[in-house]
Amino acid sequence: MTSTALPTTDDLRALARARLRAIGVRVTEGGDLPARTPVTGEHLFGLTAATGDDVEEALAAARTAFLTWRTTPAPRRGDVVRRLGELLREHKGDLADLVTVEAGKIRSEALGEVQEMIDICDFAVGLSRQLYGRTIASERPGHRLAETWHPLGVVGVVSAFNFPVAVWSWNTAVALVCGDTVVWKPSELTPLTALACHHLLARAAEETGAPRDVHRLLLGDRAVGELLVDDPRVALVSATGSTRMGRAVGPRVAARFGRTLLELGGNNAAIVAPSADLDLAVPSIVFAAAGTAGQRCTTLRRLIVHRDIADALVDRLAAVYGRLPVGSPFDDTTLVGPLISTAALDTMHDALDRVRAQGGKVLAGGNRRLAEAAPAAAYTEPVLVRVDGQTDVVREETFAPILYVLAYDTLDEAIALHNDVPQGLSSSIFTRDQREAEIFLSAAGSDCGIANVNIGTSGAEIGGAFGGEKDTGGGRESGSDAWKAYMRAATNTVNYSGALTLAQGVSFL
Ligand code: UN1
Repeated sequence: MTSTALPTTDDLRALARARLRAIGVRVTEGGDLPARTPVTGEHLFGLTAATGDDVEEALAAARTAFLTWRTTPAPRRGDVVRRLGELLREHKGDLADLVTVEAGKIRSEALGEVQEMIDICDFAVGLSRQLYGRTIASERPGHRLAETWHPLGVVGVVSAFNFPVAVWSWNTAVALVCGDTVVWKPSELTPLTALACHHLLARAAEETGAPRDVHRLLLGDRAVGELLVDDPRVALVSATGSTRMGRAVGPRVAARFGRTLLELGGNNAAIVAPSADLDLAVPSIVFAAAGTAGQRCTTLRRLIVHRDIADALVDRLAAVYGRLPVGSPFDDTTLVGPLISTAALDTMHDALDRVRAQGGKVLAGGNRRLAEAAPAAAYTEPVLVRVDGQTDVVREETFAPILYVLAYDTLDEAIALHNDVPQGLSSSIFTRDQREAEIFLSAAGSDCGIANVNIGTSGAEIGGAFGGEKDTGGGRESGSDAWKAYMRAATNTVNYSGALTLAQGVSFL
């Protein structure tokens, strides 16, 4: 494996400042909320975290803005999102650089993340004219029965480091056209991209005449998130992160009858059938498993391969793993950038130790890289591990580039293994047998929110609904009719007959 040279922390600090300046963000440095970069693992500068008073002020302002925003016609609400999309296009390169500085994504994936924001803006602008309710046939003469969709209120968005801005944009672009206002608590690991996106949205609001407080940003740690979670003014908490976080957030919001949209862990698998086109499967698998250094919630973590082709496929994968370029995400030849922190690397090593103790065999990769050049950073070769069965460590989500390979004999067995994990986000099958593909997509097949054929588990388009079942939390974001989670439906019965007719044939008076 090759590794490429790293920029210095001073270079990265200068780059972050230059890109923030180009976007128009004025940062007051020197606070005690650290902005860091996983590229060197070092500190960039200090920012200021929100206090409890700031949270209170932001929620009150967002609630007040909601009272105006909810009656602004939806297509007019689309104007602010259209302008945001234009500004994102204009600053695509600046934002991508910030994503790379802060999340360590390679250039192509950082640009892809910004593109995902642009795409959801386009989608949401169209949606602003398509918030359709149904009319229903009334059983009574001279009556009209219909449903109307209304805005919900303030939406609290809690996002994770690995998609620091795209997941925010799925929530925010859709929530805004739905008539909600948004208070955003980004990951404390990615405050710079959050400042940049908030600034562009504030500019779009100003230029299109939307209330200033349709969007508020709260930088800070868990305590800030908890204030959002517990506040009855937050009608919907949309939270992306670990299953552990979701288990804490879900019941707290439910206790006050608030709504949640949870996007939690995945332990995504692909089945590779004997008829699979391996020339297609191999690059698809490597992108899904090693792309973003294994830090997508859609990352491929388990490969369930038919026994007849397992050795051949594993050999091909091991050869590719052996030459994956690991290194600076700013280098065009790099495919695998850093993990977010050395703590993430420790978690990866712990999982590898445990799986070895459970009989797993490392087939390729797994060595730490660039430890001398950047001791505080966490570069690692992605790792391929052969396992005999689905032990407890295989059934966990380890947020690192580990791909476990299991063999199967029958499709029933493969599907059973596939579904025998707590999580249910994304899945795929590689096959040229249409019957196998359809079984996998059927009610008796994959139990995930995303099920694909001849394409990997990651890299979903924004047009579909995104989310998963079981420990993944059940929420759906982004496209399709995910917008309904951001609105409330009212059922309207209108009597234009001049006579009282009671439903169910009831007579009274
Ligand atoms: C995430 O990892 O939280 O499907 C989101 C994908 C991306 C989004 C991932 N479009 O991989």
